[in-house]
Amino acid sequence: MKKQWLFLLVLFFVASSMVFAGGAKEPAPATGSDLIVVGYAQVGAESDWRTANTESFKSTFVEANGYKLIFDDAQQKQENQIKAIRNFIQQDVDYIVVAPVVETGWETVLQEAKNAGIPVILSDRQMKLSDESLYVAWVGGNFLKEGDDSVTWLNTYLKSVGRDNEDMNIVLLQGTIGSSAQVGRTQGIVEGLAKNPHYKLLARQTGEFTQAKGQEVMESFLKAYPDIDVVFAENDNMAFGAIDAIKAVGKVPGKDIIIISFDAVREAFNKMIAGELNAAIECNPLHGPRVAEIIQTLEKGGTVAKIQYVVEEVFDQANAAARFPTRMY
Ligand code: GYE
Repeated sequence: MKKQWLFLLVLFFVASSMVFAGGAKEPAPATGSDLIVVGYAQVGAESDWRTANTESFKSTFVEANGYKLIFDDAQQKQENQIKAIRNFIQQDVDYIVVAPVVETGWETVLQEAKNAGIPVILSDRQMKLSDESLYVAWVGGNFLKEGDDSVTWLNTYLKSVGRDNEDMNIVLLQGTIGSSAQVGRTQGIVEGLAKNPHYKLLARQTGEFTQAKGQEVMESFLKAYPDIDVVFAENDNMAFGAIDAIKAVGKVPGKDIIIISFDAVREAFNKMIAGELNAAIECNPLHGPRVAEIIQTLEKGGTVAKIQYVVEEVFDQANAAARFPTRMY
């Protein structure tokens, strides 16, 4: 009888400890404090690319994935981005992500983030910094390569249509001056064009990466230079504006004037399929998952590659229709 009692007592302790251990393995209920808080200082909403980039962050950094996202739209102004970063520091977020509108002028605010112990990740455009330790990693497109690729595309295209011995009058619609997307693309284009004596770059001017400004600048180019052969637009939206400006003077975009743009958003595919845009050099905006991967590695105490380029392709009227159905942005 005594033995039986002892057995029951042992059984009770074993069973209750199993329940306890089992209970401890259950995932803790999600409370606000368990979430990783990420502040994203976004450039603005100037283009289709930007909209896709914002959407990528908003759909990745959700509570179901363990995040709370604090999103700030700076309306293309650096001072607004600096304010947003200071707000993130005050709120003591876990990570700060910045898509810097321009390359320079970030040292002070990034030092403040560093002093507060908050890691900074750059997305999209780069910063020019004297101290590279002010950010952990950067994810984005290779803008210089994109610029190079655009001229290579033109060289190949002109050869394929037997126009490689013709002189070409060229204009360039630039992005936001001082943004690394503008700096890299302009450099790639200008250096590429300089290699061919048939290419004459008549003018370059910023269209601020917007459709409205792109149209306005193209209208003035068309007035000043009645014989334009090629337009480089440093993003799709400015090319869409240029297409409207070209149509308004009775010329046929894509035929009378060759148009090359950057980003390769879905509407650019529509325009290539319609014959109005000749080529789009891809710039991938889907950085949300890439930044989340960096954060997850850092959370586990791992190290990440400092410079992370996204993979990008070149599209034109020859492959646009076939590739359109699988495009994500
Ligand atoms: O090409 C443009 C956007 O920085 C890569 O910014 C980005 C550029 C993109 O406004 O459409």
